[in-house]
Amino acid sequence: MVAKNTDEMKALAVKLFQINAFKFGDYKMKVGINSPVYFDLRVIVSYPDVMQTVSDLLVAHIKDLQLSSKHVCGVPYTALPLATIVSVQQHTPMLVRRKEAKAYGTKKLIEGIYQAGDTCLIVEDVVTSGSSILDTVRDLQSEGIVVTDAVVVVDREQGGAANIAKHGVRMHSLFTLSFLLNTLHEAGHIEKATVDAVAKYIAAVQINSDGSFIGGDKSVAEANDFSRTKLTYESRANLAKSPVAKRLFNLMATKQTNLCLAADLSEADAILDMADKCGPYICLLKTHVDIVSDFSESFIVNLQALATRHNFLLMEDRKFADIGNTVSLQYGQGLYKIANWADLVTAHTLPGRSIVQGLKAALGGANSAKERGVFLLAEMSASGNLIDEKYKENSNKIATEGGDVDFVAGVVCQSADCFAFPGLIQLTPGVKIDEGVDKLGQQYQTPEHVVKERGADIGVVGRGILQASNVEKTAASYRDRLWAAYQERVAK
Ligand code: 5IU
Repeated sequence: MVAKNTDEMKALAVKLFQINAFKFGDYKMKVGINSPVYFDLRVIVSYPDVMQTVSDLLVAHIKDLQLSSKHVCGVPYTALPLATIVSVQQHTPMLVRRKEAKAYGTKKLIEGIYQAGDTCLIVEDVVTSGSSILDTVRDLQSEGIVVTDAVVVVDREQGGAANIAKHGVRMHSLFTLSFLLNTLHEAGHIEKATVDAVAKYIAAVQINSDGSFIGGDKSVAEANDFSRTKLTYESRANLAKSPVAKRLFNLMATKQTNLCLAADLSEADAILDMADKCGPYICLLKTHVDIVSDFSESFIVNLQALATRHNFLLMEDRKFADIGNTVSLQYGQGLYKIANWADLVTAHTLPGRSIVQGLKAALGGANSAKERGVFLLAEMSASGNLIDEKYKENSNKIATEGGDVDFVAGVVCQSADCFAFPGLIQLTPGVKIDEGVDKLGQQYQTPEHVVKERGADIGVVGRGILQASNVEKTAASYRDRLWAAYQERVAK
């Protein structure tokens, strides 16, 4: 590591975390092993300032190490733009390795002007096993090019350096995973427990260049402590990108409740009465304001007062689904002015990313985007619903990738495989002590089942509480069962 640039390196480490160039969770890597930390440096092309800093540091690193070579070559694809900048800054000609030979013309694998015997420095973004670097080295060597060194942005410390050293290539990294973890911890972005858990995983999971285990403890990789369902709400609060998700995680942890009341009632007073009775036991109260026949501003004022008194958040389950411009109006205007009072809303992902952008566009002024969030629907509890695997996968992408992830607080879904990122909250409706189906296709699971088997972080209960003869007692009992199931789930 380049000691003299340590402050700059630390600032860059935090910046990379903030732009989602790496995140913590339970991810499947290219080599087929699960990992508690995931790097995606592809995003940096969207941040020219980060590109500049990374490439400046790479050039400084190359100078410090006195690595002189006739060419530079990036490992496709993520490192290609970085290699380009290094080439231009150092006036070192670049070579480009194709992943597939062209089907016509020269059929060359290496583009650029070179001769056998020329030297070439490799540039790579992230190294796990080193296999991608070795693929590029092999193609360069088969043209007679000599490769002795590789500069990389991040070394995951899982055996990559040793694997490529076996092929006569030295690896020089800007960052090690340990440095990134310690820096984020020092800067207050992750807990010590996160640092320790990732360190434990990395120590246990060392990988050969063919993706097989060198040794270590395979069970650590399989029982990834970073699976979101095994982390506590407190630690997930630290990983959340959305300020409202952070708030809700912390509220759940301190109030010790993961129960959401679905107050599907059509009279304002009845909702307020339920909110008061159930308030002590819930983290969230979910409304459908368009079913309230006597909706008024004072209803909202009273509901907000109860939310403050009992410490719960408000979610309007509006399930927005239109084009950006329309949802922006539906959210901010009309009779209900939802953006003025609902901490959270729900939205379908059917229209694509524009749904999130449209909602955000309604905010500003007194309704700061920092105090609002959306839960995206990735699955429904209605029997016969049309959502399929691809839809689920794409919904997850909208929730976790792109520039608006700070507005997405969670996902409404029915199963733990809907998303991996632990900074998001899984909200699961269709909860009742007696499992079964209602007359209109609603499918119910028990509190224990949704939390322990289906990955729910918050269980949504409507009629199970609303129709009980003793509402307080029933709400308390749902709270106790959902909370106990969560505690069992995270128990080591
Ligand atoms: N709701 C579901 N299922 C879903 C989604 C939302 O039940 O898949 I998305 C809402 C509908 C209702 C509440 O407001 O959750 C569940 O109420 P009951 O517990 O009364 O069924």
